[in-house]
This record gives sequence, structure tokens and C-alpha cells, in this order.
Amino acid sequence: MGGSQSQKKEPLEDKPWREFDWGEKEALQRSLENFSVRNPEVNVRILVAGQIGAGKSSFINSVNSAFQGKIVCEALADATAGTSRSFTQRFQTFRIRHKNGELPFVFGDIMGLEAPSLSGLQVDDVISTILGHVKENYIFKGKALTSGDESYNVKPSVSDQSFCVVYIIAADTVTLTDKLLFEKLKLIRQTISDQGIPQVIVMTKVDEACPLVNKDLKKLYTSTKIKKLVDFCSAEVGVPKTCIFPVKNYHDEINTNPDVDVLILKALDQIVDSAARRLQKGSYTLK
Ligand SMILES: Nc1nc2c(ncn2[C@@H]2O[C@H](COP(=O)(O)OP(=O)(O)OP(=O)(O)O)[C@@H](O)[C@H]2O)c(=O)[nH]1
Ligand SMILES: [Mg+2]
Repeated sequence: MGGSQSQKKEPLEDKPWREFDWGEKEALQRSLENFSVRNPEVNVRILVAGQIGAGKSSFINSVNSAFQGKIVCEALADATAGTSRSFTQRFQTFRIRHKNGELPFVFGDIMGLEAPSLSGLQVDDVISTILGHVKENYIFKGKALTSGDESYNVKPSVSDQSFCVVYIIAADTVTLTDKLLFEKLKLIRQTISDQGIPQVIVMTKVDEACPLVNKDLKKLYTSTKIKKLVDFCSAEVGVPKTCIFPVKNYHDEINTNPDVDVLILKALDQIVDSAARRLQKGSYTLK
């Protein structure tokens, strides 16, 4: 699918549209491995949200793979192309580990959002999850979780709350995405922005979106196509371009690669930095 169109010559920018240090992997890794929270009991929770099949679970696995130097498949990702049902059905959290132990970062993985307003995962459920009200292993239903439900965590701790929301958007399909999906993301944004909860876009599948990048990942920041897709994402979701990180997730590799790692770690560095700043202000409640 999409093969014949992608045969066309893709333009490249004369100069990179974003400065990026491809040799920064070790430094980023070291700095993230030395990250500590003031209260060692607290974990920095980060929630991934986005369309079905965008690469949410794969991004979590890619973060763990980059730290461990081997491919990790803890968050089950779907290998079936083009499904309309989210593979991830329950709310699960995944601790990020490096070779010698645990890091204080925990990713929350949820079901994918669908465009029609009343099907699949509801915006209310995403917001409840961000606020820490959804207990681990809750299976998302067609209707939103309410305070009377046994899976509803009435008094979430700081570690149950998410201090950064990462919208995962697939580069290869973003321009074909139903506008209603962006409306859902905007609704989430409006609700959580008041609480100062930072939001970052991780744009996955850059290898599928641009043949030049597929051949050589280092062309990412000179690819006109990827630049345009970042502009498009920023305009549709309302997230500044500086908070959009194009990445390639590990999906069919058997070994890690420093270029894939550095993109993933750079995105994580920004996510953790903004989450840590929000965490300093303490927990939050809506209403
Ligand atoms: N080529 C390529 N494939 C990717 C990338 N990221 C994810 N995939 C593939 O896309 C498919 C869906 O990935 P998942 O990680 O399961 O996506 P998800 O967002 O968790 O999906 P749901 O749980 O179903 O909502 C899988 O076949 C992945 O291998 C990427 O950066 N490049
Ligand atoms: Mg998933």
C-alpha cells in the first residue's frame, strides 16, 4: 500500500530545518539515567494517547530498548495491519529500565482513540486516566468509567497522575486522519492545559512517510516531507512545533541502532524535563 506514490522524488531542504546532534545519544542516556525526583517514592508518570495503531505501545517499547541496548517487547504491539479495533484494550503501566536497574519513569499505555465521538475510547476516560482515577488493568468499555465503579481510584497519589501527555501521531497517515480525531485531541488539550499539564507530540513511522528517511534516518531533519508533516500536526493539534518529535519506533528490528535511539531519547528528554517541571508544582484535581 502506498508504494507507487512513494516512488516520486522527495525534495530535501538545503539546510536542516532543525538542528539535531546525532552524536548525543550517550550524553542523553547518561543524563536521563542520572535523573532523580526530589521524593524518591514518586515516579514520573507519562501517558501516551492517540489513534489506533499509531505506535503508542511500540514507542514505550522503543524507549526501553534504547536504554537496554536490546529490543524489548513488553507492551504488546499489534502486527496486524489496518485494524479498526485497538490492540491495547486495558490500561497498563510500564516502568522504564536501563541495563542496571529501574528509572523513575513509568509510561501509561491506553487503548487507541477512534474518530467517531461515541465509539471506542472516550475522551472522559483519557482524562480520568491522566488524573490517576483509572486503576491498572481496567479494560476500557464503550462507556466512560464513573466514580462508582470498582476500577475507579477515588484518591490518586502523585505517582498515579500523569505529568506529561504524549500524543502519538503516525506520520504516514496523519494527513488522512479524520478531523474528528483531532477534535478529540483538542478536547483533551483544553481540559488538561488549565492544569498546566505539558503535552508533547511524538510523530512515529517517519520511515513509512518518507522513502528517503526509510533509507537513511539521518535525512529526517532535511526531509521536506517530514517538515511539512510536523507543520501539519502543529496546526491541527495546536501543539508548538518545538514540542513535536519525529521518531522511528523499533518495529521489525532484532538489534538496536544508535540513530533510532538518539531520536527516541531526545523525545524522552523533553518529555521528562517538562513532566519534572510540572511535578514540582504537585498533584492536581480538575473541577
Ligand atoms: N514502520 C514503522 N512501523 C511502526 C512504527 N511504530 C509502530 N509501528 C508498527 O505499527 C503497528 C501498530 O503499532 P502499536 O504500537 O501496536 O500501535 P498502538 O498505538 O499501540 O495501537 P493500539 O494499541 O491498537 O491502539 C505495529 O505493527 C508496529 O510494529 C514505526 O515507527 N515505523
Ligand atoms: Mg497499543
